[in-house]
Amino acid sequence: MLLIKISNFTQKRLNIKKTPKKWNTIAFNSSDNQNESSNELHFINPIEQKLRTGFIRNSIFKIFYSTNKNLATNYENFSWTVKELDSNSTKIPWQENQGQFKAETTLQGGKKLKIAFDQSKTFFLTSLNDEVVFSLSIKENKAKKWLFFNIEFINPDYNIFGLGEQTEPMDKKGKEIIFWNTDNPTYRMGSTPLYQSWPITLVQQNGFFYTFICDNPAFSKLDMQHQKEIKYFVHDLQLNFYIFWGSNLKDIMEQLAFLFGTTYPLPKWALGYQQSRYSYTPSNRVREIAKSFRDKCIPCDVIYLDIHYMDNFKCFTFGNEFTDYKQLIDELHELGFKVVPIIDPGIKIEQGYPVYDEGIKNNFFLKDRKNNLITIKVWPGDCHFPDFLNKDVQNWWSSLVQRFVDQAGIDGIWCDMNEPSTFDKRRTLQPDAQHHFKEKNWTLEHEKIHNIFGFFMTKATVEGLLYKSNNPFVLTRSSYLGGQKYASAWTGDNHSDWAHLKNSIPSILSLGLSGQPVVGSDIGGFTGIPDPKLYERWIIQGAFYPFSRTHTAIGTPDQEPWSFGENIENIAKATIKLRYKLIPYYYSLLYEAFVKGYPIMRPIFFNEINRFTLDKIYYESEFLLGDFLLFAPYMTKSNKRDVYLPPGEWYSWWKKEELFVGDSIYPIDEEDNEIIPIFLSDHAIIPMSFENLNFVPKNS
Ligand code: MIG
Repeated sequence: MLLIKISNFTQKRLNIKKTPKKWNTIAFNSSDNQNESSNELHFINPIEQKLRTGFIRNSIFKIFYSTNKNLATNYENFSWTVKELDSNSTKIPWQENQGQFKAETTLQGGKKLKIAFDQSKTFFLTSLNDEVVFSLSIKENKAKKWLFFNIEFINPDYNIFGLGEQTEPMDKKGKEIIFWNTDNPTYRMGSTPLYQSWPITLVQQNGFFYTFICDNPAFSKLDMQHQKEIKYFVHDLQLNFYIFWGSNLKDIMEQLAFLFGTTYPLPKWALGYQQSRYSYTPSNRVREIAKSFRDKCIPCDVIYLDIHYMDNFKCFTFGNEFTDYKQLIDELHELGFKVVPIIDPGIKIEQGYPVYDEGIKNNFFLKDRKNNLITIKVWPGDCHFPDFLNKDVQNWWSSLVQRFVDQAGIDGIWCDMNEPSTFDKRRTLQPDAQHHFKEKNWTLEHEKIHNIFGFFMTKATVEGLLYKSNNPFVLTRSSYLGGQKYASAWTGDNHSDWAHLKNSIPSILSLGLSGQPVVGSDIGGFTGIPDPKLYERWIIQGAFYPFSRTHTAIGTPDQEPWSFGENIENIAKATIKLRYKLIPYYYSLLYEAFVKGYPIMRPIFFNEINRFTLDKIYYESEFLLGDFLLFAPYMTKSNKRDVYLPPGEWYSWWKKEELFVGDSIYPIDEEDNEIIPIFLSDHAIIPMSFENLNFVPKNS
């Protein structure tokens, strides 16, 4: 009983909302149809329910729905994150037949796709090659301000992948997920919500993929606990919904890239190994760390400065322990390191602190409904929060970043606490914080855009870096669908235990399938203390994450590659050296991510669907780097495991003469592999570097 009470209490504090039980059907009449001739149907009925739907590309179908005439905003043909909303180039018209609408197209690969729409119930029925696959209906509860999208499959046999940053299992069928960006420093397996929101569902059925995307940054819940149904509940009265179809994941990733864009071409050094802790302080400690890497010849490209470099946790300042920051950063650059400091959205209230003064003077901080400035405690004490939706605020923030780069010579920015996280009982801003979206002259309450706050902080930040460089690097904790455009990501405050080690692969793979290719988890775990074996396993695996960084919490013992004895130091060194040999390969994969949106780290079912690639034992414990390298790390203390190799022929990385015929399972043993089991596809071309690098050379 007590437990239930406590959990209810936490749920309430986190703003976890209860979904309504009663839903109303939405009905349109033929007289509500405003635009018969185009590819899109436009309906608006006397009670101001609005629907706009049609193909925006051969395989991308869009539904825009809004209700409530009193909306301050009108999302129609607007998205916070989508680049392409128009259907101008597509000619897939609707045909009407006695109040029923039909649109037909042929997908890449030849399948015939048909969508039938019943306006009287706002009900869509879709079929492939004349076989009905799923239906979709939209309902609403206006009084409670919720929309509900129900997708019902005919055949209950499917997997659900994607969904961004969530813990294992990777297949979310049977689960419920909440999108409400939250700082959860004690997250464990199954915790939801987490820091980021990627409401993108990839359904795999019989080797074919259906993608459903619910583009709305308010609180939402995805209920996949039912045999045949996927239910999206959104606490808002308007949204954009997309559906796409694809016969393989590469096709799906390209559609995603078309809609949401792809990562910036990151600097090559961002693919090197990186070292962090909360916090390396004073500045001499940073020097020691840098020097140790070079003395020990363990390659490393980036050192992070966590919040203690600041003066009283004030963003864009250096404190007492870093008065020599200029010299420090110069020295680090001399040694071939890049320096990435952290910044948080909370700005300390302190007269004379330029960031505070400028923010006040220009009215850049968030206010509540009564026009009072919002004041909430975070690390610096009482803080105000920039309204990152406001273009003027974004420009100001970009100029702060630019000045910071000029002043200190830093190389990238690490955005933290941008869910946003606060010390308030709600753990975030109050729901009525008033955001101003100048481009449209909209005022929006925080509650309606919560999940996109961090996304806009990264946008403003990366735009600041772009003044100096075409290859900016921003790392973020919070993000939203399409966030790969502005920043790379890490999976927040994981824990130093075996479950989190194991979870890092499904998390990174899921984010990759959702469009975010550059991701890593804190190697060794953030909270807690890894035992030496755990760190050993973790550095071996983490050295190959797309984003590879060791990081640990305040108060924990040292967590550098050499902190666990000579033996592990040697293993770490050899592993990181192998990563550096592969940097050209990583760079070509980054290029592919930039051009086509493919993930760098891919699940084994990425190119091949069969009963083994769809067995979680394998797809959650192995990964492909690009198409050619397959990694099967040891994820427990045991030095034995099985590996499934997809069809084709594979060579052992370590004993090149050893050939494995694919589509089978092989038992493997640590003794037989020098560091980590790696298999090389027989038609692989792997660009590599054979220089003995300690860091990625300039202009390489
Ligand atoms: O409340 O800046 O996830 O990586 O070291 C803690 C201190 C704030 C949380 C981040 C973590 C970082 C820490 N931050």
